[in-house]
Amino acid sequence: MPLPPQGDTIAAIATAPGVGAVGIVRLSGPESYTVGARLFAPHSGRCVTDLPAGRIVYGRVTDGEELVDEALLLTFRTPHSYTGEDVLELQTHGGPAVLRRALELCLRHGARLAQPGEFTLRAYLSGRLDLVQAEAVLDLVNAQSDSARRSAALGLSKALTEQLDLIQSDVTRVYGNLQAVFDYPDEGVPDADFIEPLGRAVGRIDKLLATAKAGRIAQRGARLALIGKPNAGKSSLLNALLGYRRSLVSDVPGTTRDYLEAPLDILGVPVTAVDTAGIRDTGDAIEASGVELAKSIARNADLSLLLLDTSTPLEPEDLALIAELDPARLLVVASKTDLSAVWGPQTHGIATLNVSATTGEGLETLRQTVRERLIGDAGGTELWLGGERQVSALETVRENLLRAQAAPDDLAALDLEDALRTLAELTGRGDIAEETLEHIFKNFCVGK
Ligand SMILES: Nc1nc2c(ncn2[C@@H]2O[C@H](COP(=O)(O)OP(=O)(O)OP(=O)(O)O)[C@@H](O)[C@H]2O)c(=O)[nH]1
Ligand SMILES: [Mg+2]
Repeated sequence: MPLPPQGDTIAAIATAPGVGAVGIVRLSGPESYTVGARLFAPHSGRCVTDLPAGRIVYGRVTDGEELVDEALLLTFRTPHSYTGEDVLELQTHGGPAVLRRALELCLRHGARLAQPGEFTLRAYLSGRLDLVQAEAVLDLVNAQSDSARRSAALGLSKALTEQLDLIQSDVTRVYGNLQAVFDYPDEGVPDADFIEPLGRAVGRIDKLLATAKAGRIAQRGARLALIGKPNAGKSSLLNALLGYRRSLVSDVPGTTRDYLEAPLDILGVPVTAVDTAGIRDTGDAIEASGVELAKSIARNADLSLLLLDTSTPLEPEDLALIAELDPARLLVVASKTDLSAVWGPQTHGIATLNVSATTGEGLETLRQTVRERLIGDAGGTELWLGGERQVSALETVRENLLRAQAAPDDLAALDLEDALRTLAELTGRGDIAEETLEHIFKNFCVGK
């Protein structure tokens, strides 16, 4: 979809579809008040076009003689509005028929239906938000977990933009020094001035890039696989984490044959837990495909919990399975610790977490460890990069800076120019390709 035209007046329903106590229709653009005046009559008898900013006005939405609804009208005037334009928000009763009719009246009286994200696009184009903030708006609306919400709220508050500005100012300083060397070659510029800010900028970028995985998981959730031999206690652990019986448990090995998924909140991190079939060599064709599936689920998961039953001896297959899996995404769990153990963590030097699904022992530590392994240490502010665009831009800048550090001055200057251009694109302060804007805003909902 090409970028919509600017400067006209747009309208959309801003609240979610369905029935609610209140629904909102939003108007933005130079004709907002004129359009509003044609469909809304304030109880006071004043005309909408005469209303100042910052008012909440009670009145009637009408279609000619017909009463559509009683409503509140909120007034904003340029530049003090979300979009920076004249904005009206009509709060009607929140039923679909009322909202559809109110929107229809806006369109009939001169507004155009807004495209997805068009209000936020206008906020960006009018300079009210930079692009990183606009993306934070989208993340905030879509946040499914409190950690995602917190990170997006920080992004909206400019915390991320400020970090990018620090990087930009270091790069700009070095670039300026280089220009000075070109202009006054005899004066010379101390090396330290050159190297130090670039190293600092790369350090800041590395810190931000390290948050990208946490950001992705907070926004989209993580996949957590429960794997292990039959009877290891996988389904029991899933049920214990969930707090209700979701998965069938029995003392017959091979109870779980397919896999099953359950949404889980691990200390604020949204997780999809996947209970799998017990992994063993089996002649049963159906069970064998369950085992294959379990292995591939483990390979694709953000983290796998490998359960080892402490009440039965470890077998070579257990160690083989540990060796098969990526250690960065593996957490070995010693299960059934309420029973007497026949092996311990020292046995094969395997670091384990002790858990009993029956008594609940170790569950809290398990939750904390899973959270930490998925999104890092809980302490400090959680400001995460939001999305692929931000990650790939910062990776490009990082490469440019590393190359500049190693290059002769004239080539370094070119790399720094590239880095500055990419940084400007990232915040949206430079020349932005129309496709970039389309790509960002197409993911918004209509009315935002
Ligand atoms: N004492 C004790 N028994 C447990 C614990 N966890 C599971 N069990 C028992 O171990 C047996 C197997 O448990 P499941 O949860 O079905 O094991 P699973 O790994 O899902 O087994 P499959 O689906 O066959 O692969 C059941 O009899 C459970 O009651 C535990 O923490 N303590
Ligand atoms: Mg099971």
